[in-house]
Amino acid sequence: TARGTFAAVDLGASSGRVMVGRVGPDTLELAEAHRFANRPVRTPEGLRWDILALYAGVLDGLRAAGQVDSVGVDSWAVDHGLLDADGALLGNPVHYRDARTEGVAEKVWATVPAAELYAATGLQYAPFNTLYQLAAARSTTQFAHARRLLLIPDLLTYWLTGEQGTELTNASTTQLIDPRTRDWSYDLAARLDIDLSLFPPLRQPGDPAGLLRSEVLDETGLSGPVPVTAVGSHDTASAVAAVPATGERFAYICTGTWSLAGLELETPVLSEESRAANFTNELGLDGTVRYLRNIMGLWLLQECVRAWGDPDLGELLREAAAVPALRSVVDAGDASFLAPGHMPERIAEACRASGQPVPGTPAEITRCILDSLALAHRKAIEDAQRLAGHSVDVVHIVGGGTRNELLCRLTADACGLPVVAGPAEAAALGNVLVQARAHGLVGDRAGMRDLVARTQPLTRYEPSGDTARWRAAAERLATR
Ligand code: ADP
Ligand code: LRH
Repeated sequence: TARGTFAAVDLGASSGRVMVGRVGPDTLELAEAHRFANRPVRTPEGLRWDILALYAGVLDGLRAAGQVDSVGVDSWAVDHGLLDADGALLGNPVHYRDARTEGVAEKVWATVPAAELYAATGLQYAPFNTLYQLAAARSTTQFAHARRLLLIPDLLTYWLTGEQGTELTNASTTQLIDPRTRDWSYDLAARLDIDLSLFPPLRQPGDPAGLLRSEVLDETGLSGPVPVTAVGSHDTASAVAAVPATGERFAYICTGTWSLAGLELETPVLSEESRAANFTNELGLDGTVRYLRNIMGLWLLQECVRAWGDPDLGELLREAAAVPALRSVVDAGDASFLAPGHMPERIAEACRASGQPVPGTPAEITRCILDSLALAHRKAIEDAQRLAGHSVDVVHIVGGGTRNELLCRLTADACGLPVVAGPAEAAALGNVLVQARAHGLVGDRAGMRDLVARTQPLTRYEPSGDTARWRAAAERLATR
């Protein structure tokens, strides 16, 4: 029977990895070839991604992966590199948590009001949407020299193959794509004086994206030709593709640095109510819409753990499980938590300012974060069902947060729905599956999900039945 081996390059905001997936009719095995830290760097100009370290990690990973049938690249969204007329990278890509977009949205809205932007693109407001980053960059010397813009996975693909393209799922996070036509929003770009020729032509997940360059083959020890296949290059698109749902009535939460909580839909929801609730319509595989809300996610915990000098996470979570539930909660959707630094103090301050008990110990702060995330998960899934008119009877959690049992259990309790947790490496699996599909090894989206459900270890959490308590906490948070 036909089998294939695929390398998935999956770059998250906290770590990058190269995973090797083996796919057959009843097989889906994933092994980690290489994992490396993704450490942003604060330069005098601001917060930057260390793109060369990431590319070096990708090459190390491909060498460790060994011979494969194809390679796919996905990463976090919105960020990009600018290339000059010779195709050389102009500077280090700016981190989406950099402060350069502060106050920029208001200026953009003076030209195109926020409501019109939403009606045209369906994208939630986030200060870091590529559109606002471009508005912030426009007056710089670097931008004056830019002839090309490549989103992070497209930039790495270019370095691997020498070929340029703009993969659609990730392009949908720029706020320059119309989710109905799944093409550029030409009118919007014209009104905002954004030159769409900066972007190379769109690619769809599954499209060929070139062959590894001979220098890359030399450096990695692979024998050519090795094709690179476009995948859902937005990590969240890849993760949603690997949600092991068996029916249609499911919600998902992709948990990692962020929690992305919502639904898979056939058509976008562009209502004013949806905009007010800050739901986004990003694109997924096969023209699907990822209707979801960004929640601050485990970033809140990552930043605290960093401030506390990296204590053992398992022990911290065990202690947090013993702290009484729902003593104090913060709004985990609040963009004020976006910037790095002083997170324990910022969380304590948010509790103090809202007249709640102030968590003091790391265990108490961790408990506050996890209760707050569970509440935000509940609210997002409730709101999404109402706004989209699509009800669910199960919540799938995928991503690194599935390793946090307390978070999964609290989410089941808060939502009052069963939670199915796993796989933890959903983005890498979705990346592998799209390559396997392009190579004719798996069927449609349902077939891909079915294969994940049949082969990957999953954990089910039943809700405790204590929903009244969570409802009350949600109401308290909403009326503060
Ligand atoms: P990203 O792709 O955004 O970098 P991941 O999906 O890799 O994020 O998830 C990283 C998060 O997963 C960490 O911040 C951490 O909170 C959580 N995590 C990872 N391993 C464990 C573990 N063993 N126990 C509990 N949580 C874990
Ligand atoms: C998660 C993610 C998310 C985006 C954010 C910038 O890694 O791609 O979907 O909103 O990073």
